[in-house]
Amino acid sequence: MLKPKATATRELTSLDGVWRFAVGSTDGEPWRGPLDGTLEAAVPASYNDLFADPAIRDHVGWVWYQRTVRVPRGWAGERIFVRVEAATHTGKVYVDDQLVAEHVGGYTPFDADITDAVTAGGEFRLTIGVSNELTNTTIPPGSITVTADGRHQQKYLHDFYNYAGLARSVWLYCAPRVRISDITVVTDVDGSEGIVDYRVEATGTADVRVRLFDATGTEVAGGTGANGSLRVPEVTLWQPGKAYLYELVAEIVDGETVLDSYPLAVGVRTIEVRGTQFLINGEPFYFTGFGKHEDTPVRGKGHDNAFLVHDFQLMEWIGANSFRTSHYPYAEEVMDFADRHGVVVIDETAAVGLNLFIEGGVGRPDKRPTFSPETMNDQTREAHAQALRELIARDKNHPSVVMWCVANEPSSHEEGAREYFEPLVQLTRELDPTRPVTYASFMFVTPDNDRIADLFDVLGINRYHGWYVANGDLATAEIMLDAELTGWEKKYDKPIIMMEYGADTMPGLHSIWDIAWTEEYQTAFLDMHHRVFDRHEAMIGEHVWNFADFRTTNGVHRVDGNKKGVFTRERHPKNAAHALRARWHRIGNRKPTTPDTAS
Ligand code: GCB
Repeated sequence: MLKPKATATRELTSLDGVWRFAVGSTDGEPWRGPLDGTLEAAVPASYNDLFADPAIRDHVGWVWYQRTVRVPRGWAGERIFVRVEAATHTGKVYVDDQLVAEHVGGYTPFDADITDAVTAGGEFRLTIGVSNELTNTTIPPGSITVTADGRHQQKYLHDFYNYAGLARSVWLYCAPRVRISDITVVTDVDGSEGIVDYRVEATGTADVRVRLFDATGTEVAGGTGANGSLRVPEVTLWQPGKAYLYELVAEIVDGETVLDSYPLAVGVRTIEVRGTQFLINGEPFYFTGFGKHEDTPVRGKGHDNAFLVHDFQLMEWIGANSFRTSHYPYAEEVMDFADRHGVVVIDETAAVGLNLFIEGGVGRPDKRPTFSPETMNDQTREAHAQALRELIARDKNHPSVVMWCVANEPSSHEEGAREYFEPLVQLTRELDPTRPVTYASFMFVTPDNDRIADLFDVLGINRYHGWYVANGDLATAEIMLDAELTGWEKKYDKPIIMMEYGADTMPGLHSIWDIAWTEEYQTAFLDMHHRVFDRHEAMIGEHVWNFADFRTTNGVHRVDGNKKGVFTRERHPKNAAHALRARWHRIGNRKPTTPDTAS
């Protein structure tokens, strides 16, 4: 799926700004006409924290955004679209009173083709409905209950707050009738030459031409036809920490006339899992960094370019070479930024909470099986498959993306887990045969009871030794962690990445003892983990949970949100940030060959 861009043949205009806003009725009454009331909401932003009204923050169901849009008069004869980058979790787009698109899945974009509903130069009323409801057939899953006094309440199985709304940009754009509808590139290296295999899809039959330019704008390769393989002499590779991007310009031509043109950034690099190593460009790579969230004050999950730049600056400052898009696909601006700055990404679907065994990260066993016709069933799996299709369609061309993460903490030790996951892993491989596939396993899953680990290339594990177990007892935690890693290493000859390890920490709280919540404890907790990681051959990386503190849902036991951030929600460093900074700058992209004793 191509991101809307202004090119020689395409135009786009941003619809971001302040929109009229209204909360829908809980009985799902469809909206019609201009919105009542005086509320207005910022786009992009989650709506929940914009207002000072609990009825809006806790609302379950539809909300409505509305604005007037004028179609540029030069767009006559073009196809005209509205692109919604994220409507969390279900979106409906109306032109005046006509429904033109509907989409389920809150973190991937969709288009509404509105050509036949508007006129160039004319105005229309654009209304976007967004529902935040999660059920057992959505990804992520959830359930809605009705309280004794008749209120609808949304329950879900992850700890981060269920922010909703139009959290990313909305665009109006035009493209030619015969146009490029998709491009796929796969890169390889042959000696000093780079290989760029490309496939260009078009709406209708078309003559395709492609040209590849280096960063100075010099044409280095070219070809004709919808599929082909370009060879780049003396290629400059896209490297972690040293990004280099070529530009592939795909065109649909009619003789000398260019009918459509679309430029795509291309990084040439290879990825391979060999034994217990993860290789980027043939070199063993050790992941350092974080599980993150899209989460900032007031905006909720709303994309913000200032936080985008600042977060990446902080990651560079601390020496992180990578992050995971826990627990959903992030805004496309984030992926583009990672491409441009050589930051490695593990790209995750929104399949968080396929687990009735735990709820919201706190051990509270649910008696029902996770995988059953009444709980996570065939429809859930189909929604999950669709989430994978949309993630890979959107992000397949990003050189920064080196691995797909199919789910976070599924109940992979329960009956039905294998039947649920096997087809999804197969689908992921069909959709992208080039990238390794992983999942993040939860702490009560062991090498003996897990039913799915062998399906994956890399074992991603989330563990909280020293926090949810052996809290305040790092000596015991160290023994447990060591034994756990040994167990996974012995059973599977696969690379292991610690996808989550972290301790809640209240900035300003100090102690000379191992007291949970203090800044010293967070540092000692991380040090202990690093000591253990460095002893294990199969470890290929460490992603601390979390980059920054983040807002959590009501009903999980947290003090003002999840405080496992190495930075506060305002992005101030806790003490542990300095220790991490020292270690990560010391080790760079390579696994320490002897324990990194300075930590
Ligand atoms: C986990 C989850 C993550 C939670 C974290 C915690 O295992 O994957 O979403 O935030 O634990 O802090 O409990």
